[in-house]
Amino acid sequence: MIKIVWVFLFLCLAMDAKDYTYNAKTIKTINILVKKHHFSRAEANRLFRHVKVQKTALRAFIPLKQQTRRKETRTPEQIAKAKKIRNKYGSWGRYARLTVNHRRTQQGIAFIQKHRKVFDAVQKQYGVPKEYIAAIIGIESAYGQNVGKYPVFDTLSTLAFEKNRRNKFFNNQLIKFLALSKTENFNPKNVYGSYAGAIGLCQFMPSNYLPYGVDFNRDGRISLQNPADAIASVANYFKKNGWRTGEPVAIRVSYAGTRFNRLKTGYKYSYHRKNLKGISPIYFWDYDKKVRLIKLQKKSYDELWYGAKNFFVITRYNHSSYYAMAVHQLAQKNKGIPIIYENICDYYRQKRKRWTLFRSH
Ligand SMILES: [Ca+2]
Repeated sequence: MIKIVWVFLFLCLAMDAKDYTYNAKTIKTINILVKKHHFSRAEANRLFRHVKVQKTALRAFIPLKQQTRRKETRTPEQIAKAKKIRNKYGSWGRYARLTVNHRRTQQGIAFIQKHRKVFDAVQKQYGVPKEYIAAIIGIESAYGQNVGKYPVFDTLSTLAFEKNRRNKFFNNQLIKFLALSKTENFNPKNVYGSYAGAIGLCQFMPSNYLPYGVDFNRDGRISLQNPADAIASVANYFKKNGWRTGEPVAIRVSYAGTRFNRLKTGYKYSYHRKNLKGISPIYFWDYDKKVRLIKLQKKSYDELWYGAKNFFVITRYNHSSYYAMAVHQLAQKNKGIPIIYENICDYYRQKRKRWTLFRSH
């Protein structure tokens, strides 16, 4: 009986696994691994003979149109609740609820406290405030509590060889990942990460490992599962992408009206402040370089912010204005400083039906 169970289990696993050694793209990849990254052909073939195809991960990179319709599994109550939240908060409100919430703030303060010595040393060496590093780690992996459950080798192989819109990118990541397994001496089949193959507390893609990874605890290897290495690696990433020590990141600004459509917003467009008539910071801001206009859509009005160069640096980690703003706001909260404007805004929102606060003056 036990034998039958084992055979059954083996068959289940086998059905799940795919042999890629006959795949033309895989053969090319194997050739690169053999020529450039010290793999023997037998060893590389062994790896690709049993790849567990990661269908959920693949789904994220196939255009919606090509996906087979997903079955609705939510109850009518759950659907109604999701709709209510969608209508109640606006796109920024929904995003912020997931990224800059009370729980994440409390955990962030505790995380900084727990690793204070490392944070102090890293901040001194790289010039990046500890709260911003912690905010990145908070958003990326809930301070290390969620570094991902996808097997990285299988995930990157699936995304490299099963048709999707980013095959080339993932094939490159796969090669980098396997090259790393040689230089850093780990078994590629034992590493777990995100559905896109990102690794560790800071969720680096394999291609970021060598250029930005730091062995801060000096144990001879860069381990992004290790808090000290991960903290220093985030700081190093920021520094190498142009972080300016001591400069601000962003400030809330006022403008006339409730929706802002006058100029292009987002991290890609920068303006001289003298050309932004009628838009001004809500308190003194010591920064005279070019700024980005960052629009946060809420249900009944748009919040507008100036983003400085350091704001742009955060978008190098993840190319999204909302992401960088969430990092900024979480960092502010991680400092333990109450956000004054939030209190003022809430006060006026209660006083007035229509949002007219901070009109230009
Ligand atoms: Ca290390």
